[in-house]
Amino acid sequence: MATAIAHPNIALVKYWGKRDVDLNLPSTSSISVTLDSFQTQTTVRWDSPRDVAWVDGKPATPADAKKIFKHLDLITPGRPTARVITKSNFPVAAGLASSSSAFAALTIAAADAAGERFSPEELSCLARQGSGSACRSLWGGFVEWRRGLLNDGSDSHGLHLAPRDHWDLRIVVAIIDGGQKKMPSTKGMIHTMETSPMYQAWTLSSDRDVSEARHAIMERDLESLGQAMERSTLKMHATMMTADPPIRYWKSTSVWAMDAVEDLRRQGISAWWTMDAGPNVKILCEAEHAEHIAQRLRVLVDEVLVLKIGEGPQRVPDDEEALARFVVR
Ligand code: 2P0
Repeated sequence: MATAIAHPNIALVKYWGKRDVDLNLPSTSSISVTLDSFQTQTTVRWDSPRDVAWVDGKPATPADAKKIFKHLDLITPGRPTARVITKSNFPVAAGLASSSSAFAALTIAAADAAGERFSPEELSCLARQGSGSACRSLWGGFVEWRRGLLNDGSDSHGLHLAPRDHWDLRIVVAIIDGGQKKMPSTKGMIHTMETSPMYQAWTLSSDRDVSEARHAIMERDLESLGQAMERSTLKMHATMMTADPPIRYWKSTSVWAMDAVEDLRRQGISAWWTMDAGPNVKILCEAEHAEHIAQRLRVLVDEVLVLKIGEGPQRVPDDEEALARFVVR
């Protein structure tokens, strides 16, 4: 029985496409930053007469329950029936990387509950099989996920590049739409791989963005990091938009937010935008500029948050009182 907290991560250089769909092995390496404040807390207990899961206070949908218990089977083959209670404090499935914190927290809680001792890299490989981006949430600060070469995926896991106190950046999040995304990432990736004429160009050109971003992080060079991030973002979205039929996550307000960031840049503020599988825009900037950027975006977007860089996952004691509300007899 164990409880773990993990934070979502935002890709600076993107993962979009798989060289192995079943094992979630990516076609490209990627780099992320872990977020502070947003988190998923998950408890796994072997004290239920049947498998039950609650997500954000409600019974899990059959599709979510299937994914959760398949993941427990992977971590602990032959396990007892389980009770899983998970809660995120931010909009899920809106391109805010909720599956990254969800599967990182579930992996750690399940391994701890089973008394299994895995290295962080082994946990990262397990989390990856739940959701690719989750393998980067095993660390705080800056993380690289190497594509890897092996067919079994054992070399495709997160690598810690730098802790959060390496660089005092902020991520300004403009929540343009907190609702469910219109196409889940896995489905969107497979559709892109199968139909976009841009897909091969994307996979062939991504390594340059990864090495530039890695170098920029080590040197604390925001301009180079921002350029690599925007380039990676645009190339990824170009593959989605040229899929057939196209997938377009952008909304008009997303483009307005990007324009606003570029206007600020012309005024001398080093700020850089990115978008994932949803319309929300995230802006990477120095701590001293974050509030000014947030104010500018609040003119058109109701919900704008300023987040710090987060730490890695934490093991926490079970909250017995809270858990008592989620018992099955
Ligand atoms: C990323 N995204 O690198 C990219 C950028 C969205 C856009 O990883 O199929 O939920 O479970 O491995 O990790 C979202 O995809 O997909 C994602 P699966 P995941 O963060």
